Amino acid sequence: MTTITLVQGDITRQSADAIVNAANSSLLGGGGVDGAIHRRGGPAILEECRALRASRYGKGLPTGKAVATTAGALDARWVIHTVGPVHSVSEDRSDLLASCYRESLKVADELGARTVAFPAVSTGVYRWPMDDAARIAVETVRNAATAVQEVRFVLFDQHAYDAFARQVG
Ligand code: AR6
Repeated sequence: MTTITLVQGDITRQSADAIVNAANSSLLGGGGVDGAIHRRGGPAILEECRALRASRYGKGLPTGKAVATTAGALDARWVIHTVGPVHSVSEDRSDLLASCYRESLKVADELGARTVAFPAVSTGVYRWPMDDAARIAVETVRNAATAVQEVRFVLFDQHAYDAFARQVG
C-alpha cells in the first residue's frame, strides 16, 4: 500500500529517496521547480542530464516519460525528471499527465526508492488547471502498482495544497 501525504512548501527542502522534477524535454533546465532543483542540487545534476541527452535522449525526453539522475546536493538519492504536457483546451492530454506519475513511479521502483516527493507537474508554466491536475495525480498514484511506500505531494502554495487535499479527502 502506498501512503499519500501532502506538504506545503519548497520541494528542494524535502528529504526523500527520490525527488521528482517537472522538467522539459531538453533536460537542460528551466524555471519553476526545474530551476529550483538545479540551483539547490548543484551542477552534478545538469552534468548527468547532458550525458543522458548525448546517449539515450538525443531528441529529448518525450512528454510523459521519466528518467533518473543523481540528486547532487539535495537531501535525496535521486532526482527523477519527468516531462509534463502543456495544457491544451482543444486536445485531451490527461493520459500524458497521468503517464508522468506512472513512469516516475516505475523509475522509482527500478531504483528501489521507497519515498518519492512530487511537485504538481504541469501546473505552472504548462498551465494545467490545479484541480484537474490534482485529480489526475492522486487517481494515478492510487491506481499504480508500485513498491513505493510514501508518495509525498509537495505543493508550493495554499491553492495547490487545498486542491490536492480535496482529492485525498
Ligand atoms: N517546490 C515545489 N513546487 C514548486 C516549486 C518548488 N520549489 N517551484 C514551483 N513550484 P513549473 P510545469 C510549483 O512551472 O508547469 C520549467 O521551466 C509551481 O507553483 O515548475 O510542469 C521547466 O523547465 C507549480 O504549481 O512546471 C519546463 O520548461 C508546479 O510547481 C516547464 O517549466 C509546476 O510548475 C514545466 O512546466
